[in-house]
Amino acid sequence: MDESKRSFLKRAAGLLAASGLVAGGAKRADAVEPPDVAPSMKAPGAGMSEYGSPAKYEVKVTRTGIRSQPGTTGSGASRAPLESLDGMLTPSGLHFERHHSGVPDIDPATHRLLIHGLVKRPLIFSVNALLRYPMVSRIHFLECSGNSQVLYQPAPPNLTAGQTHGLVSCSEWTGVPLRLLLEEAGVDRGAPWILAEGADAAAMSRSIPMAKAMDDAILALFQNGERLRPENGYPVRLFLPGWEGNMSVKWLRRLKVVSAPIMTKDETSRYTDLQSDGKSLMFTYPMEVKSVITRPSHGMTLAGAGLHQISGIAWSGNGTITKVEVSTDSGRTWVDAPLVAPVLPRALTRFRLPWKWDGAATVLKSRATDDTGAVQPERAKFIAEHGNNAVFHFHGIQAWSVATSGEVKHVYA
Ligand SMILES: Nc1nc2c(c(=O)[nH]1)N[C@H]1C(S)=C(S)[C@@H](COP(=O)(O)O)O[C@H]1N2
Ligand SMILES: [Mo]
Repeated sequence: MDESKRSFLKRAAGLLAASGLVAGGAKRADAVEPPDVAPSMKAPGAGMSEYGSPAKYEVKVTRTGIRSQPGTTGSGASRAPLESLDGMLTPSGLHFERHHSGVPDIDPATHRLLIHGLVKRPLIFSVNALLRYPMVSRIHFLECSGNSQVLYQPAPPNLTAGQTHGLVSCSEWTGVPLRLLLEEAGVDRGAPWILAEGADAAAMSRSIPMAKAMDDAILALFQNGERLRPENGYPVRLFLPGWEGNMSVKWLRRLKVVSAPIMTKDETSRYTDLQSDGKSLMFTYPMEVKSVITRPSHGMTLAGAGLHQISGIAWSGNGTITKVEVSTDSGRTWVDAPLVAPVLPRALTRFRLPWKWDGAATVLKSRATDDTGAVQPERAKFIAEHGNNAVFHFHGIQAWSVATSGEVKHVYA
């Protein structure tokens, strides 16, 4: 056992002893508990099902903050309910969605992917052909660069962790390394860019740097073990680990190797970051180091003073999370929260920390660091540096206030 784990367990045990509770705030069982024979033990249970669904008692755990642009149904976003989840993976049915023109209905039997432009042999692939190539499986987060954009607003939003930060999710993605297909097409390695185009009504198009395409780009066919969900790009999507979600073009139909960026609408009018000096940053690809405490978080009420578990997620598009510090005293002191294995590059990393709440009003914060040495900034510092003209790439520290009543709320602190 490494030192951080040992000290974590010691700390947890110490807090438990001091609180007079057993773990999780459970009560000591008296002689009559549990009931002699539970109702579920008196008759056989339900049968098998072809495709499982969550327990009926969990129906309220759904995607949240679903909003469409006025006059449309499919152009908008839905968010993962981060406050109801734990661990590092997002169930496919709760993965956030961002569609610019709805979810197309694509038959894998007729779908084709074209690779052309500056290549020796233009190639066209059916989905079955793609399934014959060597594949890799990688656990990575996907984050829309518009995630957390409400934190640019002057007042803290009255929104849950998921409604605020739920445009991030984490899956195991399985598919063909893009490099293999580009090599087969005889790509001109000197060509610096590739246009990626989706088969939806938005014809989502982005210019992808060749270096990323040849490095870790995946043509994803499977998500969490099953074929992609329609809303996440079925039957095939581009997946660019760590980069703003918009680059991971869903329903991929075309890759064109070109000598200059195409300057599509989604890299000129959209997905640029207007700074306070009036200049716009373009091609801002990696998602920066970030974290959020998911439990307790806005909208929850602590059941009383004593032992609680703080749980949250951290991630960085530039590498691996090395440290998450948590403050339970409004930022005066910070402790390292143990990271939950596996800690993978460009994946959500779970952190958890036992916390003995003394019942006084306070503020909870988390601050992530990655292996490039980048540290998540305080919100005020982030806004001072970037202004609040922008809507993308917000990654400042999230603060939750805890009132003496136990009520947890979003604050700027
Ligand atoms: N073809 C296509 N690809 C797309 C989009 C789209 O609207 N059409 N949305 C992009 C944006 S802005 C994001 S954040 C991610 C969202 O992926 P998800 O819906 O699987 O979470 O897909 C990207 N790829
Ligand atoms: Mo996005």
